Amino acid sequence: MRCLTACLLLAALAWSARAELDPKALFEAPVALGDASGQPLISGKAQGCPYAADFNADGKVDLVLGAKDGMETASGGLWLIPNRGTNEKPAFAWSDAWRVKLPEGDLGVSCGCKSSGQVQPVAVDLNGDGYLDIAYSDTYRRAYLLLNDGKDREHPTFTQQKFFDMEKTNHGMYAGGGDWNGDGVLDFLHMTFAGAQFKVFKGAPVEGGKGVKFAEGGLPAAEVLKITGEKARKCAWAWDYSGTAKQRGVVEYVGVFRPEGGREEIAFFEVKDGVSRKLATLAQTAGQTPLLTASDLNADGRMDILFSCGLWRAETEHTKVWVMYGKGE
Ligand SMILES: [Ca+2]
Ligand SMILES: [Ca+2]
Ligand SMILES: [Ca+2]
Repeated sequence: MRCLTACLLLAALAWSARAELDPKALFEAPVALGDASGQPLISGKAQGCPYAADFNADGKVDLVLGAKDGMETASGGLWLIPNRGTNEKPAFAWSDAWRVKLPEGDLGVSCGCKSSGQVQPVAVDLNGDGYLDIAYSDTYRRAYLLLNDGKDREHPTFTQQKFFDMEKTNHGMYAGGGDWNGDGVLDFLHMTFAGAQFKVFKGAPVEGGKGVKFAEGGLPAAEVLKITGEKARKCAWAWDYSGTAKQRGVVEYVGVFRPEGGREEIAFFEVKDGVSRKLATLAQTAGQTPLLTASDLNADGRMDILFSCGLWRAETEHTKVWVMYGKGE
């Protein structure tokens, strides 16, 4: 009898696991990144959007941060912050941050608006030369590619190319990423008019290297995803977080969501048959306007959510950089 009860219980558990995904179980609680002594990494930059990639190729995953120069400006840039710890226990200090440079000097990004303009990056080796490049959106007018000159791992200089012109010079032309077509290769997501449309620039492996290049030819090269329903408005990142998305015939993604009349939050979504549904709120943030990417900070093969935020007030609190480590099942 006891065995029968146990069997029934196990069957019920297996059934509930199949029936309903618990997205909160897929991620650890947010922790603020800091240096080896535990001092939090504080950028002092408004609306930081962090991405994890090993920039200096020392085997330890570093940070790339897109952000605005301060709380009262529409201009920003990109910073590379090396990991002085390990992948298991990373250590980052703002004093180590290297501002991305062009041959003529510091990269300056014009975002059009101090509150809804942002710098949203993805680091990827676009030409397969073994040096990381950057693709980013100014969320206002244009997206760009920055090609690493390959001369200095720690302090690289880049040449800038246009990636694509946006449909319209308009605030809220946000970006995301991840793998939207399920081929395992990183894609670039253009999220027009605060997520009204999701347009994918598919990634393809660069021949002979570890690189990924995104579809070329401007907006006509992007695939418009036909998705309705409850969607992220910015920073939508698709990966198979649960490891079951493919079998279940869905696309899982995390992103920034704004509930009706509420403030922005970090949420988990699932797209099935072209309809997006919010499954869970993953985190509420200390500062306003959180921005995120889903990349692998601790190099364990599970995607982690990296985020920052901050507008105008209490900037030391709000311009920390947080991670929610992916923990899978
Ligand atoms: Ca590194
Ligand atoms: Ca892909
Ligand atoms: Ca990870």
